[in-house]
Amino acid sequence: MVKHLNAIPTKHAKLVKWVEEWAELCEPNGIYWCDGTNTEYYALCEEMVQSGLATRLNSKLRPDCVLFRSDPSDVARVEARTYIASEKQEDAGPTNNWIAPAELKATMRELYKGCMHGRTMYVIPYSMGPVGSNIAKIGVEITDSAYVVINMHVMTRVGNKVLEVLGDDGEFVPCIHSVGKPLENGESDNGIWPCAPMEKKYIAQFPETREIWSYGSGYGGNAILGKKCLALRIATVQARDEGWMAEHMLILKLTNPEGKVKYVTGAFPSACGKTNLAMLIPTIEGWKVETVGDDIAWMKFGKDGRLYAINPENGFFGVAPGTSMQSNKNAMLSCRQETIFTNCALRENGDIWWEGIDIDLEPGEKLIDWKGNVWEAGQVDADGKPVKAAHPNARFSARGRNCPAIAPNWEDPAGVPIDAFLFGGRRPSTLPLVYQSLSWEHGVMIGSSVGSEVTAAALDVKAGTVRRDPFAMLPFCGYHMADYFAHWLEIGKVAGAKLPKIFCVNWFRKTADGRWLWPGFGDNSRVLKWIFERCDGEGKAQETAIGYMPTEDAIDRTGLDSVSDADMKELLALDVEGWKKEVASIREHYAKFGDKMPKELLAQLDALEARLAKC
Ligand code: OXD
Ligand code: MN
Repeated sequence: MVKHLNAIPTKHAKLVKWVEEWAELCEPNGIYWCDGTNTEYYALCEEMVQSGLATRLNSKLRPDCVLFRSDPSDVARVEARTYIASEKQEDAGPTNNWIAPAELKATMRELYKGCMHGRTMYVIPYSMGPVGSNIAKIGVEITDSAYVVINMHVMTRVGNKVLEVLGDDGEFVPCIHSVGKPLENGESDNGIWPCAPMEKKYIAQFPETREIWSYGSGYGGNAILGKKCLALRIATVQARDEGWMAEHMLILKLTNPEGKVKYVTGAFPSACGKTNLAMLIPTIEGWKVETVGDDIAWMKFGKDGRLYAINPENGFFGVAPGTSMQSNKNAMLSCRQETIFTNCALRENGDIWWEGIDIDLEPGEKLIDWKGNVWEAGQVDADGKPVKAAHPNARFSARGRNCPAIAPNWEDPAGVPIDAFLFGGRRPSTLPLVYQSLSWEHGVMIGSSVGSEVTAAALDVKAGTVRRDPFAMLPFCGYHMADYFAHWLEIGKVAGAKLPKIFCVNWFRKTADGRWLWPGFGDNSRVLKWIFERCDGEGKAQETAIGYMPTEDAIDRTGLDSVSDADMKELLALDVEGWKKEVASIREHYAKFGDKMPKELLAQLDALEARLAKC
């Protein structure tokens, strides 16, 4: 029997039994129940600083901040090792990896056997969403990584207050995590956490039994299981069965100069500026954007028929490189204190640094790069390629409460009523700056065909290819993607529903010779203003083949000299030939979903094609 290192804080017999069974299998030194207090957080930080796993940053420049370095092979989510292990393969669909649950569990059980030797097993009771909210859900994560515990403190709500809501027999999503057997990589004696080799990493979701098993990675979405695994993959299945929505969406609060408020959510594939949009500082007089969430939205119908959203998270797990006081001041201020940095570079003065932070280094200053090596500006590798000081996927885990733009009501357990859904990706051509769907079904078609253009350097595909990422959910949907499209259509049929309006936005248009047509960032508030107006049935628009488009004078350009009339015309032009190619490309995308593809969406595509034929 593995000993408990502190008092068991719950009478939930099923939970205690589950924890003890996993302890028997994993054989840790002891079981520690996390209470979610600051004392616990700082004690774990201090322990990791003492053991060399973490570096404490300069307490004047970055109070209460720590820096971690991962194994160089453990730097991102591993989609190729992520599984939706439903009973039937067809329920996972063509966009998910699948292994039969019994087979996967047998394989993983072998890996978990004795995997926590020499370590503590932490038990983390956590709530996704404000504790006690009727939209929130409870999970319990078992992990052998103290780094995961402190990240869960930042990203979720942890501890005894969650156990109180859970009571003696409440429902929770069991989540099991281990970084992997100590002997596989050697326990960390070099300042990085251990992990398993790629072929032994598994990030498994079992949708029918609502379980999460993760093995072999200590990184982000692979290990901080409340985020992508619970709040998206498992939650999408719960949402389907219970009639609500779990989406990869930011939530922002938009206030006009008269003080009128609208709430907007938006789905964009990774690396399309979601965090920047959620924390935007408007460039138009009198408008205010406040942040409710930057990554995930859970939405349920209220009694008034509107969709109410909560941000299930408690913090931001943001990509560091490219973040600066110019690109996202609010994110920079959010990570000034109480922040966990991962795979960033370390300055001589004890501060962090990354590419695109827009902070000049001292002449000749040497940094410690994300691999723990000495680094100097201009350094190149043996092939003459620049060596990056921070990993391109280096992260900051910052607390929501430290964001200067956080909406005062961001933790309202009732959620906020949503007025508009935005969809977007990186599309240098064809898609205009913004347009509005003609109907809910048309909007679902827009969401289901979200795409981003990839460069040859980014992926092993031809430059200019559009990678379709429906609803920005490609790696996050816990069941067949076409059934998820059908769920969106079902939401549109709920009796008495007062649905948000749907918009497609594209901040990434370029001219034929490669110049950006739209400045983006704070100037995106100009597009938000038009969306706000449209939600009130105002805002100048014309009905076109693709939807309602702003007239050329509809977007407020006061004080915006960089966008000429000709640029605006190009940003809002209807490129009929480009759209005909777009229709063909969406048709190919839909074909991948076979018979399950909802007929309504095929009909929407046919109707779009017919409208374009008349142009
Ligand atoms: C994320 C992602 O890290 O979407 O949020 O990849
Ligand atoms: Mn995300």
